[in-house]
Amino acid sequence: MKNDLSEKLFAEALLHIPGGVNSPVRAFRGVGGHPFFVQRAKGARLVDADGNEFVDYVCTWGPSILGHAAKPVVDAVKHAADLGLSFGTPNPAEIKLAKKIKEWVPSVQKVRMCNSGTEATMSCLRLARGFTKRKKIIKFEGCYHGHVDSLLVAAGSGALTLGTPNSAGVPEELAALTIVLPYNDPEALSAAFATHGPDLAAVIIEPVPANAGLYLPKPGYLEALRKLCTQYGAVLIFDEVMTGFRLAKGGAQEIYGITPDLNAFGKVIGGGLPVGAFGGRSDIMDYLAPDGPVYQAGTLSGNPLAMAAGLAQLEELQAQDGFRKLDDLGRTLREAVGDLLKTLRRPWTFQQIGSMFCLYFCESPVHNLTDAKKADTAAFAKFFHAMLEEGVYLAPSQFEAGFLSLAHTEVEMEITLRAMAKALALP
Ligand code: KE4
Repeated sequence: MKNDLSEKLFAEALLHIPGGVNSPVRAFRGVGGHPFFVQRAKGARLVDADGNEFVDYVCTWGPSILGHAAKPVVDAVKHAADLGLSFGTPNPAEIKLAKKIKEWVPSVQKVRMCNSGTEATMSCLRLARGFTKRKKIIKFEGCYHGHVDSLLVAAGSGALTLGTPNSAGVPEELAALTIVLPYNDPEALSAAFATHGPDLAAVIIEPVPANAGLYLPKPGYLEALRKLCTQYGAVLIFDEVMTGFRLAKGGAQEIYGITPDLNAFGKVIGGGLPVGAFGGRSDIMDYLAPDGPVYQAGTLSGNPLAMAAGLAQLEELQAQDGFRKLDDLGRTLREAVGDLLKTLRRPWTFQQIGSMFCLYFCESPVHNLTDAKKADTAAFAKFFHAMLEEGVYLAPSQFEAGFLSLAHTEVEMEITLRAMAKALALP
């Protein structure tokens, strides 16, 4: 694969940008080699600076659920742009998107827009601490909630990929307020609540963890968590930045039938533009400035272009009966890949829910970070590059999830299976 121009661009990027990237996981440190530079994207395809075309299973880490540059979204942004790029005042589109989020996710009684998933989770934490007047929080090892100081403790995604799950620069006094538990371990949960319950402001969890690959909550686990939070008055925060508006209209909470107290959203609701949102119980949300004592703000929060993109994407998802189609796509991929993998002499585990998936190179099913870390990351790196050579772009780390979009058709499936057959046949 020709990559002269991407190599040239990367060399130049290294002169100006730390690691040559604006987000660490893009640097290919988890798989080796150098990242390619994308020139354009359409549907399920990316085209890089050297003209190589790839079937894209990263989907810009989730947002392009309709496929890249979906016409309804692009048209909505173009229309909004002609009316002004940012007002710094309320605009009608903010109300429309807020109402749509409330309509789709019943646990959201009030919602505030922000500019990233990180801002959304950070704001949920501050709100929970302000509301409960408590300091301690619980998170789960391997879960990633953006680069929030209190949550860069045993974090997943890029932090895990780089082996820095506990980031430098986070004061130990702050990290000490974050209790980290293993996921899918109800005993550890009960013990932590028995010890810290009265001091707990919040528990933040990815209901379906997708930042150490992808694994699912064991039956009853989320219910046990909900019950303990209610019993001790801790705010239950569902981080649905990845799963929200993707796994179902109402996100993972609709699938598992759990009502959190607060939610963090992002990705899909921005249609590819920078958007985050957080919302939930109005008695908690009303603690936010300007009404309440918990401060939170953002110059570009509710930006008219981002609102237009998010609204257009959600409306198109609904119009296309998108969630059913995405579930069908995920099932088809799992069945097709499963048949292929059965011929493989190397241990593997393919895990999938809806349009999210992960191929682990390890024997046993993955239920938590400890299991995920048994995966053979060297084998994954080899597989990643072999697939890239065949024109298929997977997430550049064993500890990330893959995504499908409504633009992934039989053609992409055919290309992917052919590529996998070749990649998996390599010694
Ligand atoms: P952002 O600040 O990157 O918009 O969202 C942070 C975030 C919060 N919560 C969950 C569950 C997330 O998955 C994320 C971000 N996801 C990563 C992919 N694993 C973004 C990719 C990156 O960091 O470049």
